Amino acid sequence: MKKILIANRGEIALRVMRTAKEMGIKTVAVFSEADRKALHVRYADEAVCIGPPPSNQSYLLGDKIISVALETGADAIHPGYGFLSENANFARKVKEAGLIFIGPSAESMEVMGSKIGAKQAVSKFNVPLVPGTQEALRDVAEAKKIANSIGYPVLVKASAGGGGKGMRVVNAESEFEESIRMAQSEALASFGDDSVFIEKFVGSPKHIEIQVLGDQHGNVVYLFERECSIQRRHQKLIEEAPSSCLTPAVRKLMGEAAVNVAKASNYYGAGTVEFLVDHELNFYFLEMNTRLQVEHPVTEQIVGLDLVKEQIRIARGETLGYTQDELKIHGHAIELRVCAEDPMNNFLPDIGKLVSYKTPQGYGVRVDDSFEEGMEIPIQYDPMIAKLITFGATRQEAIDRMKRAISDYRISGIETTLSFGTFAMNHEAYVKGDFDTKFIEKYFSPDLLKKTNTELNEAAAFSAGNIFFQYEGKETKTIENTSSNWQLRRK
Ligand code: MV4
Repeated sequence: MKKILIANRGEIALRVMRTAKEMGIKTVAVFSEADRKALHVRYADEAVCIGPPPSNQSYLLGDKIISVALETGADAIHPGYGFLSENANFARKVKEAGLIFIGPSAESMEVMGSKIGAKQAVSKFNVPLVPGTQEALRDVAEAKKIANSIGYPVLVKASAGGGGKGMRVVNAESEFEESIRMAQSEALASFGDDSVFIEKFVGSPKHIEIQVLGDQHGNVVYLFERECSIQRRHQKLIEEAPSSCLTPAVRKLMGEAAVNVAKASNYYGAGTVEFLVDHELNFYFLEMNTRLQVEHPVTEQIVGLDLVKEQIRIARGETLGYTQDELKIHGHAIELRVCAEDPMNNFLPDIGKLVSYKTPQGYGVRVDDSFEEGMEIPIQYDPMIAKLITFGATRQEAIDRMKRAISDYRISGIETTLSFGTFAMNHEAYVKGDFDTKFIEKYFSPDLLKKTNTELNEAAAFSAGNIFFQYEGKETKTIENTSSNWQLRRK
């Protein structure tokens, strides 16, 4: 493999290119007209414009991207996450064009792309499933019997759904038929597939996922878990590895279950097996994501592997080269998604220009981003500006470092989720590790951020005052800011 095309944009395109460069592999960027000045375009060895800003006229044009790969002499395509990354047809076409798809086989993607298909595939492989049906509902009366035997509330899910789309809670038998019909018509409208199934509703679950790696020779290992419970509208905001709630025994059971999920679809490449975990640490397989995930860096930090490098090695046909026993957890890592969203205003997207933009530095801090000061956040795409990752010997050290890194981050011009990060890192439930997917709903309100913002404003005012006095050359005096950690001296 001498040259790869990265069929993506933003931080993940850069992330993939950095590893390619380290491996002596040339890179080809593709970009939309909105991304002419983007960093991934400048970083690549070559870059080709593939169309107008809307994704369906650029980053989702699989055939066009394949022809660019052929024209530029690339040997392989890395899809990143989102866009074409879980599109089995794209993976198949890449292969048919004589190129390597850096990811799993189209067949694995197809099995896992259907929730019902995935449940059926893993059911013979000793993987715990939420009690429910493993076939698309045909007969409502039959389904009602099953729901009654499971006990209410039950959840109706669309087989083709994802990210919480096409889910519906049914609280009582009287609502059952109506809910099924609505779920089916919603699923048909959203996914063109009206298959739905039912599961026992697990209240207030934790979302814990296991990173797996498989090679093309049948070896599969797990790289432990990521705790991803802190999310809003099915959008993760904070992830960490390892989870603070698992015991070594449960960790091993979940890891082995995840390996079995991978084996059920002859999986190779990097993949993530999602589980729901209840407060007694019972865990249930939910679905498998057949791509590199946004939050993969926390796993990299605790296991010491570059996951993109592993993906590329696997795609070249190499063996993993390590066994499960050789993999160990070292320390603790936390990731905060720094998004152009306003936590004070329902996390609504906040667009605009990065008037000032300075990233935190120093030991144990990693920033995966793709912006520079003065750039606009394009409205057409994901509002994520950066991933701020901190790591430490212990969870508390990673938390303290995250607080420091957030306070060192300078972003002005747009509202971001940094303030939410400070809120979470200081919250007793977070610090204790006593939280689940209801963390934000249960504990967060914009009022609780106001104090933080006041502190930031005071800090900015003190800073401005300091600069002013320096220029004036006035006498020295220590100004103590009591409500924030800023202490300024003027000479
Ligand atoms: C569930 C559930 C409770 N019981 N399944 C949401 C997204 C999709 N991947 C699965 N989801 C859920 N499935 C049963 N049987 C609760 C959720 C859920 C959730 C899961 C993970 C992370 C956040 C969540 C937020 C709300 C609901």
